[in-house]
Amino acid sequence: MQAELDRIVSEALAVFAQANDSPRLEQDKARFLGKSGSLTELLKSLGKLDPAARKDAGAAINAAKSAIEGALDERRRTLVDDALAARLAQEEIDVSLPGRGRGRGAIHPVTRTQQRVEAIFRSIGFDIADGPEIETDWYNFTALNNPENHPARSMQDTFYIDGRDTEGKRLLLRTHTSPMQVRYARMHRPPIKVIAPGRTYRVDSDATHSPMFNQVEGLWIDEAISFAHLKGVYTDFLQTFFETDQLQVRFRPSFFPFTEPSAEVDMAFGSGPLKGRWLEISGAGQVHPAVIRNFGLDPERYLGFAFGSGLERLTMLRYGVSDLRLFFENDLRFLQQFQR
Ligand code: 2U9
Repeated sequence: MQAELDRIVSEALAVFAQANDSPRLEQDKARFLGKSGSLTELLKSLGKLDPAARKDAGAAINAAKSAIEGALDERRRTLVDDALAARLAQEEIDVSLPGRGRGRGAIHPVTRTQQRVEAIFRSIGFDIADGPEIETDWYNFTALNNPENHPARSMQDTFYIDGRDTEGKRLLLRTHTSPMQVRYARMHRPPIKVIAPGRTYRVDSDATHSPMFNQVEGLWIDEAISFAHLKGVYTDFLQTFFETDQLQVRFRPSFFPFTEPSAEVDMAFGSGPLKGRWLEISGAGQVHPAVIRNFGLDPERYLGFAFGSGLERLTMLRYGVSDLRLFFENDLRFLQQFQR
């Protein structure tokens, strides 16, 4: 019996040592300790022995069983340790490698323009106003003297929002920053001197139009603010923005519902690649009396001017960019050129 047990134990030790993964090892275990394993068979045969011999044989079998179980546990631990070591070696991180770095962020060129425009107007006493991009019909169109049937109000030109505000009013994405000017004017007493920069939306998309673009509008209302002030302020703004006195400005008659008289503003550089070419840069005019009344003010007493410019347009002219869409593609090769 003891010789048989020794043989089984040494066979088990040899088999376990050969098992190279856990499933294999558990299968091998069954050959010795399983329901019909060799050791289990010996245990079953104990019943045929007389009591004295049975006691000795039982003790010997149990000793063999402990030896096999001990070897099994040790092999299990070894396999787990080996598997972990292999995984660690494979997933090794070389902490001595240099980092990938985090590119330094920078201000978007259009945002840079907005900041410049804000600084220039702040320096001559203008306040900066910021407000909702989702607006009501009244603030975006009606308050600005847009007739009910004006084409700008159509779904072909304006993005309307499904759903209404708490008073049941139809909502839209503002098509200019003018509604913010109206909100500001209704909250302040003259002199009203403010610019409203920000995102605006129109149904339009090509090399010079984007469905989302940035505008800056200015408004100066007081008792005696004339077209002459508009010409002075806007010309001075352009010269400061483009950092040159060699700049011509002209006002061409035009029409907007919210200004009367109205003008398109053109400018021409005195040097550089665009020298002498007239470029449209803005719209402007004396604020219409009906709009002044919508501020809650008496148009017989108060008057003033307003202008509106595209921030992308100002940026394109300042840096010589020819396609508006480049500003919205977030291609770092383009954007990095503006880092300073
Ligand atoms: C109020 C009253 C009047 C702002 C004005 C324009 C003319 C104009 C365009 C220029 C390029 C918009 O970005 S653009 O497409 N703007 O032509 N804007 S007068 O007039 C106002 C604004 C607010 C209360």
